[in-house]
Amino acid sequence: MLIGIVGKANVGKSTFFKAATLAEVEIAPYPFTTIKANEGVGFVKTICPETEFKIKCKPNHGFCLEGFRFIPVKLLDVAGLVPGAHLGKGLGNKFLDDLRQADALIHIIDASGTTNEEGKPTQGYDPCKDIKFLEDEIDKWFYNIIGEKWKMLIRKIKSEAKPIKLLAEQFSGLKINEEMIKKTIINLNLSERFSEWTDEQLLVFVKQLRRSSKPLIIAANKIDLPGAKENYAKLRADFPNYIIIPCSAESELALREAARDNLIKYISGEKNFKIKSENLNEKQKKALEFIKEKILIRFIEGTGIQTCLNHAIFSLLNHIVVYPVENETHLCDKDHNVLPDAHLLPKGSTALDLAFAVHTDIGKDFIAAIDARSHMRLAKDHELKDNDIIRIMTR
Ligand SMILES: Nc1nc2c(ncn2[C@@H]2O[C@H](COP(=O)(O)OP(=O)(O)O)[C@@H](O)[C@H]2O)c(=O)[nH]1
Ligand SMILES: [Mg+2]
Repeated sequence: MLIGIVGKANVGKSTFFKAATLAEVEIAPYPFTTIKANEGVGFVKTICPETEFKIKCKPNHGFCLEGFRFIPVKLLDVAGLVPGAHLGKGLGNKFLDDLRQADALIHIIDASGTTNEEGKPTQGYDPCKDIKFLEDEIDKWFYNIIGEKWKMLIRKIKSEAKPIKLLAEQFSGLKINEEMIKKTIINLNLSERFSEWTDEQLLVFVKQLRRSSKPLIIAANKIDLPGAKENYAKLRADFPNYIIIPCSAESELALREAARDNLIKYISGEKNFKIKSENLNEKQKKALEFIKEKILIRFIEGTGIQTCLNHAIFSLLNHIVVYPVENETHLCDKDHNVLPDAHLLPKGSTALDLAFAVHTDIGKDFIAAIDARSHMRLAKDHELKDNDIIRIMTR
C-alpha cells in the first residue's frame, strides 16, 4: 500500500512528508524493500492489545509507545501539481508518474490562502479552488488515457468477448484492476459495451473511476496561520462529502524533532506534550507554547498529521489491523516476542487471507485458525475483525 502526498507547490507536502516519516523512537528496519528518494515510511496509530492483556509487545516493524501501536505504511512525496499537468509536459509528467503507484491520496492545500496556483506567495487566495483543480487534472489525464485510443478500442470491442478486460488493460500501471472497472460500470448503471457510451458517459466514468481508484482526503494545512480557520469552515461547507482535516505540518515537524532530540515527550496525534529537558532555550519554549495554544488545544485532531494517515488507511482504504501469533496463550511467536506483527488487511479479509499475508507457505499449508480471545477454532473463510489476534495452524 502506498499513500501519495499530493498538491500544488509550496503547500507543505515535503514538510508533511518529513514530519510523518520522522519516528520519535529508533525503529527496526522497515519491511519494504525498494525505497526511492521521495518514498518514506509513515505510521498509522492504533490501540495495541498489550494494554488489554497487560503485557509488553515487541514489534518487528514499527513501534509501540504507551499502548499506542504505530504500524508502518509507505508514503510518497509526489512532485508538485502544475497547471496543465494532464498534458504530460515537464514536471506535470513527473506528477502523473508518481501518482500511478498510489492507492490513496492525501491532498495538501494551504488553508491560509497565501499560496497561488503556481505556488507563489499571495493574499486571499481561495483554497477551495485547489480541490477542483487537482481533481480536474487527474480526470483529464484519465480521460486522455482512453480518449486517445477511443477509435481503436471501439474497433477492437467488436471482436472482443470481454470488453471490461480490454478497458482495464488501458489503465494497467495505475493500480486499477478489472474489479474496479466492473464496480464503476455497475454503480453508474452503464452498459458493458462501452462503444455505446456517449462522450458524457465516458467523462462520468473516468471521474468515478478516479474517485474509487485514487480516493483522497484533504489536509487543510497551515491552519496555524491567520485566516486559515475561516477558510477551513468554508471548505467544510463547500465540500460536505469530503474528509477535511485541519493540519499544521510545520508544528508536527517541530514537535517530532523536539521529541527526537529528547527535549519533550510527545506521541504523534496526542493533544499534549511534556517538557523533558532543561536545555530548552527561550525561543524553543515560545515556539512550543505557540503550538500548544494555537493548535493542540484548539483542534481535536491535534496537528492533524496522524489523523490524516489514519483516515487514509482506515477510512479511505477500509483496512483493519490483525495480529498473527504462533502461541495464542502468550500471544507471541516461537522466540517469545509478544505481538510481533501487526498486519493491515482490507476489511473482509479471511483467516486464510491472513495466512497468505504472513507467508505464501503458511497460506498453502493452512488447516485452521484460532482466535486468541475466544479460543474458538476458525475456518479458512472466517471473516476477521479489526484488532483480532489470530494463531494459524498449519500442516
Ligand atoms: N505556517 C506554516 N507553514 C508551513 C506549514 N507547512 C509547511 N509550511 C511552510 O511552507 C513552505 C513550503 O513547504 P514545503 O513543505 O516545501 O512545500 P511543498 O512544495 O508542497 O513540498 C515552507 O516554508 C514551509 O516551512 C504549516 O503547517 N504552517
Ligand atoms: Mg516539496
